[in-house]
Amino acid sequence: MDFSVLTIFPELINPFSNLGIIGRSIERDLISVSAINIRDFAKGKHKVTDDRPYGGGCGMVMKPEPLAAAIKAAKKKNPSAITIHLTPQGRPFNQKLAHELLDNKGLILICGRYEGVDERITHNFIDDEISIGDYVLTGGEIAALVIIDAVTRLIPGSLGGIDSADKDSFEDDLLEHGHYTRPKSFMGDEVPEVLLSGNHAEIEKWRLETSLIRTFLKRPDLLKKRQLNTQEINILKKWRSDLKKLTHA
Ligand code: 6GU
Repeated sequence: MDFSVLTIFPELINPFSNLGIIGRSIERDLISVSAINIRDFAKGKHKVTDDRPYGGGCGMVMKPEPLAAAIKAAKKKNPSAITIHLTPQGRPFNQKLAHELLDNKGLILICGRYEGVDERITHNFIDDEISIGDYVLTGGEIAALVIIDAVTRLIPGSLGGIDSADKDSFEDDLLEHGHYTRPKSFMGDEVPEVLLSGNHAEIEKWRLETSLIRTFLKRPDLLKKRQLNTQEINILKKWRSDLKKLTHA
C-alpha cells in the first residue's frame, strides 16, 4: 500500500513514519509513505497556498491550483491510488472503513488547513471524504496519520504475531479482553489464576467472558449491533445471576 500525504506541513508526517510498526512496515516494503509539500507546487516568489474566501467571511481557503498540481503529481506516481479528502464533513472512520481502504493499491490523502479547500478541488479530484470523529482539528494531518496507522496494521506481516490483528477490539464488535504480564503481583493486585493455569480452553473462556462484560459496561452500543451466540448469551446470563447474588447478599 502506498500512502501519499499532501500537506503544507510534511514535517508532521515524516517523523511518525520512521518509528515502530509503521517504520518496520516501510523497511519490509509492505507500505510506502511520502509526504508531498503542497507549497512546492505553488507559483510566485511567496509560494502562496491560501487566499481569502469569495463572498467574505473569516478564515482562509486553500487555493485550487497548487493543490491540483500536487494531486496530479501524486497520481502520476501512483495512477491506481484513490484520492481522499480529510475533512470533518467526511464519512466517519472506523475499523470497517480501515478494511475497506485496504483494498486499494494506494491512498492519496489530502490534508486541508484553514477553513478548507476550494470546492472545485472536491468536484474534480476527490474520490472519497473521510472524518476521524465529530470534532474539528486545525488540519487533516493527524487524520492522515490515524488512517495510515489503522490501515497498515491490517496488512499481513506488519504486526509481530500472525493473527494479532484479528483479535483486536472492534474486529467483531467486541472490546478486547484485559492483558497481564509479569510480575504476578503488582501493588497487591494479582494476575487472575486462570491465566497461570496453562489450560488454554479455560483461558479462552475467561477472555471471552471479560471481553463480553467489558463491552457491555463500556460500549453497550456495540453489543446491540451484534448477534450473540448461545455461549455468549450464557456468559452474560451467568454474570447477571452472579451480580444478583452479590446484591442480595
Ligand atoms: Cl479529517 N480534518 C479536520 N480538520 N478535522 C477533523 C477531521 C479531519 N476529522 C475530524 N475532525
